[in-house]
Amino acid sequence: MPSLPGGFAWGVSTSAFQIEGATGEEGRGQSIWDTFVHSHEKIRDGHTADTACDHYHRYPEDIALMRRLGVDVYRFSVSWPRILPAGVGAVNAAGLDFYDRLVDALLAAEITPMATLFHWDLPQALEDVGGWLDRDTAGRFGEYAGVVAARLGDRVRHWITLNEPFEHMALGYALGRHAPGHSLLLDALPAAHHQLLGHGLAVEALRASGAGHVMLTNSYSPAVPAGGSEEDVAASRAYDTLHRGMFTDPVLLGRYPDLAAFGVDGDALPFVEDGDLATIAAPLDGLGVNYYNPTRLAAPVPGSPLPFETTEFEGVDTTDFGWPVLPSGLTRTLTDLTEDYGDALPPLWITENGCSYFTAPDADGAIADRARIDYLEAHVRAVAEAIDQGADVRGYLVWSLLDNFEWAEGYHQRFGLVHVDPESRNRTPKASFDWYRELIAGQRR
Ligand code: IFM
Repeated sequence: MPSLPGGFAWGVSTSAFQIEGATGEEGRGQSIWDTFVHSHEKIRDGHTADTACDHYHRYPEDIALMRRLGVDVYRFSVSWPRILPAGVGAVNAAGLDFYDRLVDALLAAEITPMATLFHWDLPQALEDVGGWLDRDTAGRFGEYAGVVAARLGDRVRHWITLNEPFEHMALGYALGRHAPGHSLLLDALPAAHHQLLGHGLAVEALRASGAGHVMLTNSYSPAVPAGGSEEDVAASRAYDTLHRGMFTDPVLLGRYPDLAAFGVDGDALPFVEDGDLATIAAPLDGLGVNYYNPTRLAAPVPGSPLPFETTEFEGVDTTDFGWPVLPSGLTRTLTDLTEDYGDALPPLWITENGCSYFTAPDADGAIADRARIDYLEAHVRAVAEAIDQGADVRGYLVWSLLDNFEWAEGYHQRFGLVHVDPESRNRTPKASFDWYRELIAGQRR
């Protein structure tokens, strides 16, 4: 394994709704995911996150696991409805107390906390008045950021405003596969802009509280044309514009990309008001990169509302989620960002990378998840390769510490370095946990 630069940070990543449980405890409000899980038949086998990994009660055990792993950084998310049960107004003191305890316990274990403010669990009360389709939600998000920063900002230095705004817009507002379950196709675009505006307002609130290191995390999935035809290449460009440009250009360059392929004038979006782009483009200290796989694109089928069609890679290994294993896509993601955004690009952090494999415990209870080790090893090498090619990458965080609630897939997809028994919630480190521990220790020698 190549050595990464001195000071490179190693970590693990989780999110509140996927691990905390305790959804009805200590004053937490309802989130759109609670509603979605309980009122739609869209979660595989009707799984819920009511208890999830019970991290809300078992966080000391999880921090002990991280300490054993030797990570520098733990990325978690704060549950907005746990802090502001109605999304706005009265603060739930018990919610803030929970994150206060978590942060103190992390610091005592010499682990740097990295707090994400929004990982998809919008308070239901805000969805009831329009959610991210409503411009006011951006302002509410800024206020919530201020509340959290006022309590934790003396100890939390690393902040992430949003997690994967593309996925939240696409799966939640365009395709209806995630909460809040809208199927608006391109009419979902205001949900992109209002999240980004919320990001900018949150940056302002964090800076006002003296926050030192602020990022936004996007998912990146380099676009690969299915063939050499002009149509496939155009489809691939259109996907890149929607997935990468729409969520990176405004943040780093202060403008939306050319959206002509979608029949939309990117310079005259009706929901963009004067001053919004300046707010969105507030300087950042880093850009979070979540990478799992590239996307293969072909020309759209006739009548498609989108200018591309996603297609399967041929002859490529896949994870148990069916996602292609192509580590070179991570190198390309990092080097393309470096080349395409030049001086506007802040340092990069891999805030998520990982894979879903179901490896059952053997007769002795050991979990020999060799496929996960191979995946992670190849992706760490891909990061090293990108650094060699000039990318400024400061950290790598595995998704995820624990097997957890994988949204519409419930507990069927398992991304954890640690197995969590779905009944007892007992934790068992997998072989990949030991591999990662040794990797981190080796990099420090
Ligand atoms: O579990 C998710 C996470 O919430 C966001 N990024 C992708 C992960 C795997 O699907």
